[in-house]
Amino acid sequence: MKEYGSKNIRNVTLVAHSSSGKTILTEAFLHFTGATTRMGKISEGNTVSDFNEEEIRREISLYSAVVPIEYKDVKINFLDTPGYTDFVGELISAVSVADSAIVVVDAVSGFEVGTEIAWNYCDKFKLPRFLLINKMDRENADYQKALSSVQNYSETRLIPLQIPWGEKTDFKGIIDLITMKAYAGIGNTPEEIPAEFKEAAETAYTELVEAAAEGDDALLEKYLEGGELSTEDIIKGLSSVIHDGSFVPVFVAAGGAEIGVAPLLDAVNNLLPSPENANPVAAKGSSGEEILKADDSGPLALYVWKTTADPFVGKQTYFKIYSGVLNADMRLWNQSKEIEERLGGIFVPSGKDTTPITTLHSGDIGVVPKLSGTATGNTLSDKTHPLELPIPEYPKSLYQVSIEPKTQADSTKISPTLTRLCEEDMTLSWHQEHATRQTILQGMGGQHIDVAIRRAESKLQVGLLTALPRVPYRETITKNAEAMHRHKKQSGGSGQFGEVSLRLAPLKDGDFEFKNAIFGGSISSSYMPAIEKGIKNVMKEGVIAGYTVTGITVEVFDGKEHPVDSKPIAFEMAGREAFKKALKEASPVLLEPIMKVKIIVPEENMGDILGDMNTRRARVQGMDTEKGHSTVTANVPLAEMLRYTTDLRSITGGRGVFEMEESHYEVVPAHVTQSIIDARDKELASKED
Ligand SMILES: Nc1nc2c(ncn2[C@@H]2O[C@H](COP(=O)(O)OP(=O)(O)OP(=O)(O)O)[C@@H](O)[C@H]2O)c(=O)[nH]1
Ligand SMILES: [Mg+2]
Repeated sequence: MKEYGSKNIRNVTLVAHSSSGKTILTEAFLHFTGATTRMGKISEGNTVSDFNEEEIRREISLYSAVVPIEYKDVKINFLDTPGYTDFVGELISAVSVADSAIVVVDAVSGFEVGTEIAWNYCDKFKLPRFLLINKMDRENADYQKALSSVQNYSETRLIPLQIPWGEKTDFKGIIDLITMKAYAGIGNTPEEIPAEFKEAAETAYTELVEAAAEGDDALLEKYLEGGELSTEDIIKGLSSVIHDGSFVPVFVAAGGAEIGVAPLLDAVNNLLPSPENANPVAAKGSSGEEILKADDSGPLALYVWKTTADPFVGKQTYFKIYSGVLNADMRLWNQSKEIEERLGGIFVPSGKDTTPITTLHSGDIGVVPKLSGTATGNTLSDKTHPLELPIPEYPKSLYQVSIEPKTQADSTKISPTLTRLCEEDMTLSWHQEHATRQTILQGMGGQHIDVAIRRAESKLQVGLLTALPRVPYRETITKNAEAMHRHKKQSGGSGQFGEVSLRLAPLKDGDFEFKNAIFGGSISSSYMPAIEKGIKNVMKEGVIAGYTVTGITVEVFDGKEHPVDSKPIAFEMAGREAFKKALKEASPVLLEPIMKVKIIVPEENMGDILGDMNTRRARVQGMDTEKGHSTVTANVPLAEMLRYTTDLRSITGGRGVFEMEESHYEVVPAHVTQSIIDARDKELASKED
């Protein structure tokens, strides 16, 4: 592949609801520009961007893929993203490094949840964008309806730059309003606009010219004085209104039928910003903030936005050059990790293939193999000029599963495997939950976790089983109690003797307090640590359902010792048993974690959300509606929230989001306690089998 300077690069991410045709559109670009000899098909699993075996099996994109298209001396790095909500992390990574976006909408379905999510991320990253009404050849395709569905959602003005030449099976091509020509099929030959479209085209043209004029004062003046705007004038004006986000131009195509492909690529070249014209970014330098823009003469700064680790291919680090120029034999400084990395060549990725190249210019996207210490989110720069670029914010993953090994052999590989899986994915994480002694993996939803587990199995040869995580209940007492235990054992030689009397009281703020309240020396203080140890062992597994005991003050107030047979172990036993007895007397109860939950849904779902919250033992704390979105805050037991990710999606058709964090512990109501005890008994019984 040739070298491209910043001016001749475009970084364009394709974003949309799942199944709107992004991956196939990429195939059409590849085929049209001669990079491939035929179009891949989703059903045949042979597209350039969906090369991963799980993508092929599921017939959807799961990862963001880079597919460069060389067209008229410009290299367009298309970033094909997954539309399925669980993989929103991949969307965010792509949107964060792109300089512009094409939001693709299915001409039958119109605006969907995935469109909304993608649109909002484009807003968040201030990406200039195109709207593409795609799959215009489908039965029931309806351009006007699809367009209005988007305009209903967004306040940004949409201006058609094309109108469809027919619809459904009659979709022949597009009518381009900038050149006022018709383009049949793939669209590389202009022809006269058919008579029946002339009027519509002229009306749309006027609207377009007015929008373009708004982008440039000189143009506006010329236009208002009645002067004709040239094609160059229109492009200049439009670029400006597109870049500043005041207008979103609308295109039409049928990627699968290879209709409208060339005019769309021309528009990308002419109207979307090169990295030079993209929004500058602020990096952290050694002496404060530095504003970086794509410029070969600037300080070197590469942001790592994606890492893959395949046991056969090895580690691949994908980066975007925000500033400076990169050569294949450089040494780079990783400021985030404070290590030096030596490049073993630089490459241009296209799906799973990589092509070596000697130089990559500012703004370009590339990949390097075998950078052992560098991870996603790191910045690579020059050691003499260290820089750190900001990491985009990823949503907190709230879908948890507990992980068990499939076989004994898998058990030792769990932590390294989970660590590797999470390294590649900013929305996947794992930890050991001490309270329940479980290994927890958390992601964006069931599909996300499922893909990770399958990856562990097929790529890393580690079998993992998943289950609903246990709730970290706790046990505590509600009243004072006393108990005594004498531990006495006489077997042959030396015996064991220890007697402990203790008293329990609920402790409000804290887990555990131990007091020596012996007066008169009935037990020597040297035995106190042994008694405390005995008690603490019981606290790890309480008397109701085996959960950690908290909130107790223990006072040892009496006891007996024997001059020969008393020893620490005897007092440990006595302390343990006395404590157990006292616990049972102190009206123990179960405590459960209560989560502070914030749910944001479209206004029309508010009633359903509140109704559903009623079934979850929730206490609603507040409600608020603003701009069509309602926010509900509530305190809800964790036990009722374990699968809320999935439930909220089905209540709101995927439009709702929520966040939650632990707030405090509360006593479990009596009617719920019994089912927790039963579950625990069942679990213990199954372990004995
Ligand atoms: N009729 C018609 N079908 C199309 C067109 N483009 C894609 N399709 C079909 O629509 C389905 C989805 O296409 P994809 O390209 O995988 O959609 P996507 O947007 O990449 O979907 P995700 O990867 O899940 O986000 C496939 O079965 C395609 O064959 C088109 O222009 N016309
Ligand atoms: Mg796809």
